[in-house]
Amino acid sequence: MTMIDRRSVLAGSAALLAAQAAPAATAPDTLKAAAAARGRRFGSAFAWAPPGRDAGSFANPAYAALLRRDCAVLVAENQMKWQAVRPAPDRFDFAQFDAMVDWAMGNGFAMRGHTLLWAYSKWFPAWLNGADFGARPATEAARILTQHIDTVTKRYGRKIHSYDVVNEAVDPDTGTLRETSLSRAMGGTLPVLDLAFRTARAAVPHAELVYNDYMSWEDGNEKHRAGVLSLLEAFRRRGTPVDTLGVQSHIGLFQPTTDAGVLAKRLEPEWRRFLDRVTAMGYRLIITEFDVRDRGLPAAIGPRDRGVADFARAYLDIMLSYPQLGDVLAWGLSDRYSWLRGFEPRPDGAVARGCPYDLDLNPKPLRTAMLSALATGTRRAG
Ligand code: 9MR
Repeated sequence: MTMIDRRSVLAGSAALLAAQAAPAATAPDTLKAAAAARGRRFGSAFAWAPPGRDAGSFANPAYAALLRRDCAVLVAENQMKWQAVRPAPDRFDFAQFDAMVDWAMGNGFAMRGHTLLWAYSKWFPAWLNGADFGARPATEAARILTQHIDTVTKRYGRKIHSYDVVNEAVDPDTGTLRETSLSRAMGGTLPVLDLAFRTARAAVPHAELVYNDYMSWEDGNEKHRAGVLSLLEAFRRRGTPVDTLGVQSHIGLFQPTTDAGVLAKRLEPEWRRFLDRVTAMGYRLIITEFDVRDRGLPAAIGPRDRGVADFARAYLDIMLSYPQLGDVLAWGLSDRYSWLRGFEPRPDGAVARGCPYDLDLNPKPLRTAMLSALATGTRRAG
């Protein structure tokens, strides 16, 4: 053996030893570390509540400990919505959201903003649904919208790096754009959405501007996915400044399912076709509201947690195979405070187990699946 050969063999075996030793020594054990290893941030929604309240709030020390352990980025579940910050046309109230931003900044978290326009009458404040836009409705509706976006975005400046500018503008049943009081006043939904994005870009040019929706990979979402693709195409045609598709990712096992992995394999090709078309248009991706609806799984906790974890792992592996995927946020860390408890109770009355931590804030197999998926995903590009 020549000197060079020997040296390279030695170097090779040293590298091998290091590689074998590395996982044990450095395998990330928090979601934020696993995400960071691939150039991403992991985070979660959180809430405002008065101190002492048993809530998914930063003021609840037990929940704050989970946020600190696993999250690098946070988003207010409800407190930046119009209903929260704009109780009347001429009145803003930022008390709760300010407190959340202050806490996030003071504790080293990044912040996303959700949402500057939830383009769905159901979630408009009553005053906006019933607004009288006067003699020049298009002008007045545009004024109310731009004033809203300017006021919110300029108040927080660089503290918020990414906004769900528009949320859920596509009707999932038809794939067409939803109508609202604003779209009726302005002569169509696209002009409203355009104005929202243009206003945000001008007000906070540093921020990532996201169109956020829940078109998901399960059967039955075909029209919703097609509608979102048409909207994204329309944005490109019109030069609307949209950077990223927010894939909410409230994924679900709705039908009785014995093997979540088999189901995931069946759903994968169509889902990849969707994501390929989105990224081919030059959009980036983020996961904005991840959790798992478990109605189709048995109540018994062992198989249920296994099914949730397997389904999530398969889904996240697909998402994380896209270098265009940026941050990954869960819609809450614990089943205890999840929206799923109230909005989508299981028919058998068992508490939904769609979050990485259980009712007692203990980690579940889902957290382990998320950890491995994040740690092994493709490195984020750009
Ligand atoms: O989780 C949120 C729940 O607490 C609110 O009552 C509801 C209405 O404001 O919104 C829920 O969050 C939704 C999010 O804002 C948009 N995507 C779907 C989420 C779950 O319904």
